[in-house]
Amino acid sequence: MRERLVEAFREGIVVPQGLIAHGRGECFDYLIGEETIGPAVEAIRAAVAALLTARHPVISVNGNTAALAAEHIPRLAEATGALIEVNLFYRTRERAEKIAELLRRHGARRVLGVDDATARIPGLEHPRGMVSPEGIYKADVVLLALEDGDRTEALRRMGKLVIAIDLNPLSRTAQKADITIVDNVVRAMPLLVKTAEEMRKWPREKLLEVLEGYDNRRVLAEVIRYIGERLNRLAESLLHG
Ligand code: PTJ
Repeated sequence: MRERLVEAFREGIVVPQGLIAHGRGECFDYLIGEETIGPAVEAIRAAVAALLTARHPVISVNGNTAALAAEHIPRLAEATGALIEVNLFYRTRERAEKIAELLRRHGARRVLGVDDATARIPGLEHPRGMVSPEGIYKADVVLLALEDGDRTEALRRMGKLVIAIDLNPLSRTAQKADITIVDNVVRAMPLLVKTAEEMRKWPREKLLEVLEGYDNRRVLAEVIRYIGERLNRLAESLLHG
């Protein structure tokens, strides 16, 4: 993962701040044991239900997400009928184009957010708030990963259902999103694809049932409890062998 990020940094896909963000993520990945835990599986099922029942779902892609999971994104878009949009915190046209090109190389047919980022998310400074009027601006459901808290909150204020992939269950994004997948984007993305390919055959009522039964506060509490119990077990095994 580190090598992929460093390489993507050299290619101008990842920003230096992205390398720091990755380090923070790694720390939380160690705390959950570097595996997809039960509460993340539950969030992934709810996320897929939300994407499959949405009118206008969009997958938002930034530098780190492209570097670590570009190969899965076109398949997830295909399986859920979602659009793909490059959406950058540190936006430059050149980097947006490089990310779009990487996604196209992995099979994406249409990538929004390069030359068409002409709409503005209210409450965010230019260029951080620039999105495509056909994509995130119009979306009812947005899937994002490694996102900044202000942008997550601004999307929520616009009435969108926000699905976030974030290893830190305490981050503002994790706390503010409607559905938080506390997992590494490298594991969550392929699992989202697999789950979407299974659940897309389900009737709409069954998908809506999954969504209605989902409670993000409970799921986040379960993640935090999981980490606490895991650390206690590790401490016990140090003391008692
Ligand atoms: O490419 P850009 O310009 O859009 O910039 C992307 C970054 C990541 C620099 C920008 O969005 C940012 O600064 O994000 P934050 O606020 O640092 O949030 C990143 C969150 O993602 C943190 O909570 C990290 O713990 C988490 N994270 C880091 N690596 C991973 C991760 N979550 C899932 N998978 C990871 N591999």
